[in-house]
Amino acid sequence: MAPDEEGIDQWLDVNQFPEHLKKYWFQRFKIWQKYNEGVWMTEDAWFGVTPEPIANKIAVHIAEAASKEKTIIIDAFAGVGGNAIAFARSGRWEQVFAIEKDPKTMKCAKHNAEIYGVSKKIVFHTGDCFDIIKRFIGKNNVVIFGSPPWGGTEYNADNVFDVSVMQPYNLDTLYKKFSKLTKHIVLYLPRNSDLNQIARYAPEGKKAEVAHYCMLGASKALCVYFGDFDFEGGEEVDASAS
Ligand code: MGP
Repeated sequence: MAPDEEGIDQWLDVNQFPEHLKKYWFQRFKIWQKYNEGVWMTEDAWFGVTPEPIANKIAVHIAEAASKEKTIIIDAFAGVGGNAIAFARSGRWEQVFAIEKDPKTMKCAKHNAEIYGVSKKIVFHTGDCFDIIKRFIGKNNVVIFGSPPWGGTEYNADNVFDVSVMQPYNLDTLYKKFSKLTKHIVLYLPRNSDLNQIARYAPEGKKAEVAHYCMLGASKALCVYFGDFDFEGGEEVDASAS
């Protein structure tokens, strides 16, 4: 089904891609294996979505490392659905919530979840994630996953990315707002994020785990795991190899 709204795209030809997004044409099947089944995208989603093999790998890691009592996962910045779809497909969660502020982006997420056969396994909320997560306060079975905007594509202009100036929400804001609901928080951040800054948010006497997620041998991003995630040591992961 073709999108019927401006700002939602289903490009099937390289010539349809704006010049600044052309590199993503060549990555489209890495980003969505089912791209040709009619995936919908917004322009920003091309650089913001988590590529499918990485989303799947993150879903496996969270599923395995979270304690069994955790039965709800909230994708706080669901975008066009990459991570929420992977969480739903994992079958690990009693409930998967996908929160997205932008209605067009949310429309894409719902449509893409249908393509992947999991639209009924995800509860979608359009709105501000910091407001919506307040509904879950009091529940102790929640994990929050956040793949926030990084302030555009210039995050790798410097060798080390300063997470205190990340826009529109810096690490401090994300951590403080999410930790009012749960201390089990996974954040998907630039691969060059300042690990010293991140380490300051590890709970007293504990470490935060960080995993790099790679495709074709190169890190695309990292996830930081705050809270009780049980990993057998750190690892560097090549999602494309699995
Ligand atoms: P990229 O900027 O396309 O870099 O992002 P890449 O492919 O390594 O290209 P190179 O030319 O720098 O080598 C790589 C991945 O980072 C994307 O696939 C997204 O998963 C993630 N990503 C990039 N941005 C700008 C964002 C963002 O703003 N938010 C989130 N959550 N993820 C992003």
